[in-house]
Amino acid sequence: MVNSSTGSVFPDGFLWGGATAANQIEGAYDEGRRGLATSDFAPFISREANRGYEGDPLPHNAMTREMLDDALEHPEKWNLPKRRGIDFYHRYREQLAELAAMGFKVFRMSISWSRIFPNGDDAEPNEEGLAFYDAVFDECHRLGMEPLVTLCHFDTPLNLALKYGGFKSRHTVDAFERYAETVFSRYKGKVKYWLTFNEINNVLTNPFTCSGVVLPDPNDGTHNPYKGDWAMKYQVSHNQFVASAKAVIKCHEIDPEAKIGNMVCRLENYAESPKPEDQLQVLFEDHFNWFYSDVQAKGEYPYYMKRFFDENDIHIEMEPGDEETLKAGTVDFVTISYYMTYIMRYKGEPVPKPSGSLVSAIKNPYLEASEWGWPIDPLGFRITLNHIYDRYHLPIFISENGLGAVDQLDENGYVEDDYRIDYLKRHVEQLGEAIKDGVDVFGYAWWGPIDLVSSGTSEVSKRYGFVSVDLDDFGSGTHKLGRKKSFYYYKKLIASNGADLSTDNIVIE
Ligand code: BGP
Repeated sequence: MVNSSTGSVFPDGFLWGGATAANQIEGAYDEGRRGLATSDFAPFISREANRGYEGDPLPHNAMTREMLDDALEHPEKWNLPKRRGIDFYHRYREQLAELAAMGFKVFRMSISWSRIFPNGDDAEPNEEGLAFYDAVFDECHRLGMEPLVTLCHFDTPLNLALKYGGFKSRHTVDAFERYAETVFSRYKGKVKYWLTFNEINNVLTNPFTCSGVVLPDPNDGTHNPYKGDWAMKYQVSHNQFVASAKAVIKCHEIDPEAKIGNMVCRLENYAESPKPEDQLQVLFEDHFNWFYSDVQAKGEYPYYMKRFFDENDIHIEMEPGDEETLKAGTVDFVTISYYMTYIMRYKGEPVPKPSGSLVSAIKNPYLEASEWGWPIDPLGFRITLNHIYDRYHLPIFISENGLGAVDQLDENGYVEDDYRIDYLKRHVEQLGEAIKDGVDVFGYAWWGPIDLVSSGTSEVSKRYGFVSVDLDDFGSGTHKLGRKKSFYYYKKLIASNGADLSTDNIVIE
């Protein structure tokens, strides 16, 4: 309920802040003895043409084996922005200082696995990589921000993908466990909050670019994000569940003070009509939505997957001890990215495969959409939070929520981004409502509080930040930082612990 002295519904100590990922900010892909990662091959996809290399049409977020091989041999032919990021590797001090200037309490970031183990499975960790994150965590603490760290955010070491097919192989599970153990021991006491895999459920739709890192192969359909060998994708998911659970167990052993959570891309579905069949479709789609967090939070495969696996001839290969590992490695808290909601229409199949489309095929006439077609649904945020809490009764952290837009920046990197302020205000309002409903939420991280490279399209011009970075999609620019109008709004919001959401008293300093 409302705190009488602060007027806020948000609990004291609520973790306001923002979220990033190593592959989208660090750059310096070949410095500090870092090994190549899958993300180093994600091509720039312009929104105008949705075309990549030399005019070839490129489906959103897809990558073919031929493209990967070509980019390995001729990287100069490609625009690969994730190799550059926003140069956080060299400029983290000034960039973190800007976030701290908004009053951030939490900074979500990820560790680049190939900075610690260049090949993913080397005999010894890379001290230069370890030292870099020591410096970043120290700086966060100096600035009063708690680091919340994802172990693997879409950037698995390339060597593991090429040699082992990523998480198709248990070798990658073992390598992940060792990596996790290494960083838990090194950063014990410095990092209180960990996450295992970013958006673990996206392996179904983007098996290469997401952390499953199954190589795109035209023969099994994995080059196409909407088709594919489902049996293989679910086996990869199983291996990732085991890897995640092993990391949870290690984390608890090594640092009993630390907490570790999961992270799923939360897709709330609405039925297109009151027709019971459409409602049934919502139930089916929700199964694929819940499956990942159910295993990670409850420690076992949910009942509803059995029929799907049976009818689709999917047999998960489990090793002895896997079920016990899943049970022992349940997460301490659950986290989501929340961007949009979906509309479901009955497809005429009793147990359909997940549609997996990132943007719903059916438009919701009641919602506006972003410039990238992502429906904006603040009320859906409250609904989804209630659903999650009802299911798990675990504390929730918002790992991502935000608006990518084309900003017309002036020479100081300033823009009157009222659209971003409006998005933030309406989502925080509904977050407050969910907390009043009784949902236990302990933090909110805006995605991309500083402009960064987009995950899906590798654009920098899809800007999410409150802080702008003078950079374009081709790596030109001074890296100069600017403060957008939303910078001052979020600062005011944080200072009031979410009590002051008004947009008419924003002080531009
Ligand atoms: C999530 C990812 C992030 C992030 C965000 C926005 O799926 O976890 O890494 O980038 O989406 O997506 P995009 O960058 O494609 O706009």
